[in-house]
Amino acid sequence: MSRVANPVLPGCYPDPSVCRVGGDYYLVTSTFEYFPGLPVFHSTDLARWEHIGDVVTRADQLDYSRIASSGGLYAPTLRYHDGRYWVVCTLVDPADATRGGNFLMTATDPAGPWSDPVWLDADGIDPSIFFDDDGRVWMHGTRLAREPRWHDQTEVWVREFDPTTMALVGPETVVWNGAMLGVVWAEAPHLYKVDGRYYLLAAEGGTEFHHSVAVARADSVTGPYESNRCNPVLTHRHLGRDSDVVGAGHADLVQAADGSWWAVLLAMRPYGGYHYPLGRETFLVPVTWEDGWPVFAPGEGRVPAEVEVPFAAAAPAGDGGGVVRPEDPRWTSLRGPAAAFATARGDGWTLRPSVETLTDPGTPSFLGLRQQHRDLDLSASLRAPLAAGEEAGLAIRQSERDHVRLALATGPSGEAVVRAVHRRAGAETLLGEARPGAAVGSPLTLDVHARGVDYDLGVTTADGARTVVATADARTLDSVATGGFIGLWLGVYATTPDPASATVVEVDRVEYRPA
Ligand code: 6LW
Repeated sequence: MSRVANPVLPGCYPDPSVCRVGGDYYLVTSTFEYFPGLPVFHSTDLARWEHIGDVVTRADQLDYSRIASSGGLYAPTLRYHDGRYWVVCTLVDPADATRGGNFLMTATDPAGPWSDPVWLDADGIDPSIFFDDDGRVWMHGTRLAREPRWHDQTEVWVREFDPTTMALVGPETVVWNGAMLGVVWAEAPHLYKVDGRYYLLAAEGGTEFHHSVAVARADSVTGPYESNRCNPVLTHRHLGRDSDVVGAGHADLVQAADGSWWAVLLAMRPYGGYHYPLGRETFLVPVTWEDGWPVFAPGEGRVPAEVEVPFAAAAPAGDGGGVVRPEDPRWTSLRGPAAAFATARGDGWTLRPSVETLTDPGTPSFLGLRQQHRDLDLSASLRAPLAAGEEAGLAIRQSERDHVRLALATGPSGEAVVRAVHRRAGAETLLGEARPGAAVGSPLTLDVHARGVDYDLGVTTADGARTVVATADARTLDSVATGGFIGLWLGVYATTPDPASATVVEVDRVEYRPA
């Protein structure tokens, strides 16, 4: 017996989907504009998850260049059937409805490589796939209702899928608009068959404060679906904004090897007021069955801070603290492979500054890590012999429009100048500036000390003297403040105005330490 702390995946890991293969569990989450896309995690106990690969790893596999932040890859579903792993997902371009859409990818090894996409003739978001025990396969997803009776009414559709031709076939049936009359965004549908009956699990209320999980069942996969009188079967919206966990929804069920049932779902942990800089995280909730219906967190009715998982190993997972070496799977770039601008070297990276900056929806020279802990110290030791107009440093990133840069640049006499710049809704202000008294190319360490919503930004010279440059406020950067779907990333970047720049920035080491 072991008590497992929630969330099981801290930081921006929303829209979790899980499947079991024998004694192994696999889980994927959304990644929006980040690359590689759709991390695949492996676990043997639902508690400790190891990042074993990613679904989208090749630039020519899926093109999400120029898609603005909080667009990109939404809500994948992961299933295993007959020797193959299946991911269905949506590529969303909020600026261009003709681009992207629903697609599937398959793999024989969940760690990859995954196939190129097969595009599906289905609109909307949150696709899922269900392999029935009679050999038939059913896709489902959600979209804005074609003939809405209320604002933001969505409809969950079900349609057969032919795995031989890899195409949707036959008629489509709309089966669900949510459990509550007038509810917005019935989404994240997943179908299951339990004891001969079909169950439809779906979120509703929208992926923020009003999020929830509802369930319906039917004797036939295309319905009619009967709503559970207990709906919503899980929500935190009635607990108020002071609750330590809010926004619980978007669940997926899995039956463990011992016969017990579990759900993974997303929720947020606010702090510093109603803000959640870590974004939507992945939580684990026990499920039992009563009267042919699933009961989420029985006896408690909310996402527990700790879950008893009888088959979980007692050893706690590490906190991920220390030097984050280049081969660490947590590194992500934006919209394309980091190989375009970065080379691993020792414990760190050689970065070539890009003309694209963090303000462009492109692939700037940026390598980032999710902020997974409220309190942490992140530092980057670098040597950056920058030319005039070039920048290298640390970024606290929400999006193109909203981020803070701790930017090293060259002063008039070649001295290092460090500026903290806050880009907020597309407009920039200087938070602070320091001249640490060193030449620009000399070894310097830039750091962020996050304590709650206060991010203290500093620079340290080779002699160990640290200068505080400014303090940034996470309450201006989280998605409550900015909109969008994403938690904060912390990373290193380098930019230049000169396409012919020969500058090379040595990032000798990046350390991430929970405090
Ligand atoms: C996801 C959907 C949602 O596709 O947020 O509003 C989207 N709801 O379920 C992105 O995470």
